[in-house]
Amino acid sequence: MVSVEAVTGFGAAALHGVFLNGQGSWELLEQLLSRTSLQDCWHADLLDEHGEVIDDVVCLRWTSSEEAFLLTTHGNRLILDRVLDRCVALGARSCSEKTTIFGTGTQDSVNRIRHQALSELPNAASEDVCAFLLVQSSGSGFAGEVAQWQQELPSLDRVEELLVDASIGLQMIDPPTVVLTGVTNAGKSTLFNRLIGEDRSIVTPIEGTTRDLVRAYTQILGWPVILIDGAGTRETDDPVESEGLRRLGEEISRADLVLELVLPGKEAVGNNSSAGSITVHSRCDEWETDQPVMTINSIRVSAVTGEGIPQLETAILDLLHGGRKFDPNQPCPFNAEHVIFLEQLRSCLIRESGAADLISGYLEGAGECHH
Ligand SMILES: Nc1nc2c(ncn2[C@@H]2O[C@H](COP(=O)(O)OP(=O)(O)OP(=O)(O)O)[C@@H](O)[C@H]2O)c(=O)[nH]1
Ligand SMILES: [Mg+2]
Repeated sequence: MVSVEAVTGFGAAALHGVFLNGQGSWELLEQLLSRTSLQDCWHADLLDEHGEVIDDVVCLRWTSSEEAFLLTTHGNRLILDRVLDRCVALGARSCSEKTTIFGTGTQDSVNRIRHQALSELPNAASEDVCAFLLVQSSGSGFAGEVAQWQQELPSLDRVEELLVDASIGLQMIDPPTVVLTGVTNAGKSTLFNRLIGEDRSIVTPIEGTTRDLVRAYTQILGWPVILIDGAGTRETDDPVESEGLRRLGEEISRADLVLELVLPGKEAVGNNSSAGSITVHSRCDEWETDQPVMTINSIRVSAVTGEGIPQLETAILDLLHGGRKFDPNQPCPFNAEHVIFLEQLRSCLIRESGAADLISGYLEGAGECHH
C-alpha cells in the first residue's frame, strides 16, 4: 500500500514536501509524473487525470528505501491539496499532515523522528544542515537507530554518548549565538563582515561607529551560527551609545561564545558571560611582532588580509562543540523532545526496568493515518 503525506506545514516555505512511501510507489509515480528516472533526483511535470500539468516538481529517491520518494511541489496550499488528491485518486492512502513544528496535529508513530527531521528542512540554515536532517530521518540516522532499539535495547553507554552529541544536534536547528565585543575601533564590524561574507555592518575609522546590534544568521564551515556585532566598549555620556552597550551586554550574558577583540599590546578585559570566550588579537597586519602565540582561546587575526581567519573559525566550532569531533552522518538527536526521551531512557537502563515500554511508547505516540 502506498501512503502519501505532506511533510511541510502550510505557509512554512515556498515549497512543499510530499512523501510517497510503500510498495507500489514507483508504479504510482509512473502515472503521476510526465517522466520517471533511475537517477536519485529528477525533474518532471506532475499531471492530472487528463494529462494536464498541475505543477513541476523535483522527485528525490529516498536513500533508505527503494519505494520511498520525496516530491517537492510549489508552496501554494491549493497545489498541495491537488497533488495529494491526485495521489489518492491513483490509489495512495493519505496520511495526516505532520505538524511537529507548526502547532498541534497527529504524529505518525513509528516515523515520528523522520517527520521531525523532514519538517525542519524548510528552516535549514545551510546545505550541511539539510544533509544532516536527511541522514537523521533515514535508517542510518537517529530515526533508524531508535527504531532498532525495539528489537535490541541500547547500552547505557550508547544513550549517554547520544546525550552528549545532542548539544551539537540541537545547535543544527537552534543555532548558537556568538557575540563580538571589544573597545571601539578594535575591528569588530570588519571581522563580523568577513565572517558572514557580506558588507553588513558599517565600518569607519571613527570610534563609536556601531551602536545598534547587528545580527546575522550565518554559517561557519557549514555549521549554523547567529553572529552579533555591537557597540565598542568605552566610557561614554552619549545616551544612544550607552543604550547600545547595554543591549550588547544583554546579548553577551546569554551568548554561547564571546569573541573579545583586543588591539596590539592590550589585554583582554573579560566580560560577564558564563560562556566560553576567545581573545582575538585583531588588526594583526598592523603589528610588528609575531606575538602572541596562538592557542584555541587566543588568536591573531587580520580581518583585512584574512590571516588567522581559518584558525578562528576552527576555534569557534571547537569551543561550541565542546572539543568533540562530530560526524553529522552518524545518528544524532536534534530536538529537546529527543533529549527528554534519552534522559528517561537512561534512568530506565540504570534501574534496569521499563526501557522497552518507554521506547515503544515513544515510537507509538498517537499517530494514525486516515483514508
Ligand atoms: N589594517 C587593518 N585595519 C582594520 C582591520 N580591522 C579593522 N580595521 C580598520 O579599523 C577601523 C575600525 O574598524 P571597525 O571594524 O569599524 O571597528 P569596530 O570595532 O567595529 O569599531 P566601533 O564600531 O567603533 O566599535 C576601520 O578603519 C577599519 O578599516 C584589520 O584587520 N586590519
Ligand atoms: Mg563597529
